[in-house]
Amino acid sequence: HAADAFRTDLMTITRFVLNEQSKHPESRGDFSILLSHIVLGCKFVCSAVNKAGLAKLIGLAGETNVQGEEQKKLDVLSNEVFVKALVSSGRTCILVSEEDEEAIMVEPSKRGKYCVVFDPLDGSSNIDCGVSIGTIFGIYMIKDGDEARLEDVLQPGKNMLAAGYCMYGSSCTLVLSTGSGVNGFTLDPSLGEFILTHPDIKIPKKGKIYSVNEGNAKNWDGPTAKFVEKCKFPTDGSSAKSLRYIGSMVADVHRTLLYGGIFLYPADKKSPSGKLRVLYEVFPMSFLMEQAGGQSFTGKERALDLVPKKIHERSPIFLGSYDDVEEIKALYAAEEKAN
Ligand code: P6P
Repeated sequence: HAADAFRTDLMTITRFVLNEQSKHPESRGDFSILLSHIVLGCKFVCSAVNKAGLAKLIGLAGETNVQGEEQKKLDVLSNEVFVKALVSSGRTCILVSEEDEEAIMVEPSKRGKYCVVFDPLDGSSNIDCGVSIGTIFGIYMIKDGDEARLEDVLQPGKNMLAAGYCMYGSSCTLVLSTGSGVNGFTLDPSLGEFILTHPDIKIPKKGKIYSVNEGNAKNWDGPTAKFVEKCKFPTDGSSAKSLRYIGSMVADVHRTLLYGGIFLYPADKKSPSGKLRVLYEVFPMSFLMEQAGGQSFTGKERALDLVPKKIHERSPIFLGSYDDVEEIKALYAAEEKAN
């Protein structure tokens, strides 16, 4: 009834992060300050995405990004917003963005001890048709307190302190893990605050959904082809899985996290390392999946064990419900043994 509409124990993301911080008495609040700047960036992009259709922000900016893709205006805007917010936080020293070919070394006067890797607006090919898109980010601590080096952002994903994404869809949802579970927050535009709406998210141990671009089927390797075949024609009497594929990683992963199932972007003959980027797509989503009780596999190893050599490196990825990923791991292991 009406009283519920005005709950008074509002847990905002700011309060939540400060509560987390109080568990680390040694921390001086730097992490909370960094996160508050990431949250600010998400609020701005949410507002810009919602106005995009009206403000004619849609359409090509005419430039192309390092991926050779047409940069849409929202891409450029989102990237600038996050870079400025992160630099002005005074808590970062290296930034890696999907939109910038080189890593950004923050000027010494504004340097802090964190490195942030991010895709400011992933799924941007979906902007014009209103499909959910999102920001994905991961946070490392610099390895040697004094000198910021490129090696600080070429650490395995298991060294991340935090990871998250913000999905700009029917509502603006920020999902975050700082290493002790996963929590989801929904933006209340009337307050301008992210409110805790999905406390302690746990992914179902097994799901009924598989999520892959079936259009690439002719290029798949054996284990992936066998796994998808089993999803469609189960041999153990179980019912076939449903296929759900949005083509926007944040939306496909968010559904997988909440409903269970498996998301796959395999390697194939066309792209032998798959399509998704290690630092700011594979690692953050793998971090969240493990924190929520799921797992994430590259076809060869645990995704978070990967050690990237280049900042825009790609990797195949199979992530989601623990039991579903176990199945595809077994198929790759069987192929390994047969070879
Ligand atoms: P495909 C969007 O461009 C993206 O980077 C991810 O968000 C998404 O999961 C993937 O590419 C979709 O790729 O080849 O299926 O269109």
